[in-house]
Amino acid sequence: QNPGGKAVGPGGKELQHCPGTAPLLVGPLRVEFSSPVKEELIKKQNPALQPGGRFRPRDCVAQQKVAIIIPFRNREEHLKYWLNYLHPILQRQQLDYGVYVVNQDGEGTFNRAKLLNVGYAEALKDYDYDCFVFSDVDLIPMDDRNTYRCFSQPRHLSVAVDKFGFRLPYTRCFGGVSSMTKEQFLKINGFPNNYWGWGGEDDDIFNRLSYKGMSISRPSVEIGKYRMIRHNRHKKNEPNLERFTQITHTLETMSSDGISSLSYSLVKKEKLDLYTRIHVDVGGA
Ligand code: UDH
Ligand code: NGS
Repeated sequence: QNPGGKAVGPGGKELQHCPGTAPLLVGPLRVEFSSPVKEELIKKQNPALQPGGRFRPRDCVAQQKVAIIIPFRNREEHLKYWLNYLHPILQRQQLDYGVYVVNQDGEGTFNRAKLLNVGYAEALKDYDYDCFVFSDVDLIPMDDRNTYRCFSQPRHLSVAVDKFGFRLPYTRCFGGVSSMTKEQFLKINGFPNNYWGWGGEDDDIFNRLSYKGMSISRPSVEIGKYRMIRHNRHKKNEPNLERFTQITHTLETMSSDGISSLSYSLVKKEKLDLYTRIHVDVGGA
């Protein structure tokens, strides 16, 4: 792309927008976690990736600029499976995308939603992203028609996870993998920063969306199938005992607690071959 001018392709030809439905999609995918994958192999199999885990289609202008944000600590094996499966899918979906792994430094209690806020803020420092996909590291889509992009309403993508028998566990469920435009995200003041430990933060986000009059878009249960990498509860992510009380107060707290009040210290930002890794100190409760 030449700044100020039209986007041009390799032969100097003016590029058209990519089609609404990518022609490279194959549909249902085999997903399994029996043999660990080597990073070198993932790199070899994804030669079009740019430093920091960035990609844009060569032959057309992507419809959206998507930052994929993964909250993270100490799940290297899961991350390798995620990168191995997702990079080829995202490229077939013809997205202009970047992958951001937001690592909570230190041994404090995990804070998923705050890490997602940090990912949003840090990704925007790199590029003019207009869409944000928030994904747990242990969820792999089983169909590439489940596009990692944004819709006219906030989207919940992981609707049929194997661990719940391939169905939605409850109607107001918004956990796992979701997407929002920048506009949708700002309308709810981003995510809560004060859910320390496991649970409830996704329900708070759902509340925010519904208080702002938005509805949830979802793929069908056929296209929205996922496999979750089985694991035990991780240390320092014990159930948050305050979560039930907290989610009854979303309406009062959402305007003061969110992206507008986000504070953290950035420890390091590394552009690795397969993703951008953000090390952050999010403080403690
Ligand atoms: N995460 C980490 N490291 C942690 C905790 C969480 O990276 O130590 C991230 C990761 O992206 C993960 C997400 O936060 O996918 C959600 O956390 P989780 O996977 O612990 O939550 P989940 O609901 O599991 O998947 C809770 C423990 C279930 C124990 C069941 C035992 N059979
Ligand atoms: C709800 C939690 C959510 C969680 C969902 C699925 O009960 O945060 O279960 O959990 N809400 C509260 O606890 C208030 S799962 O079975 O995936 O571990 O996402």
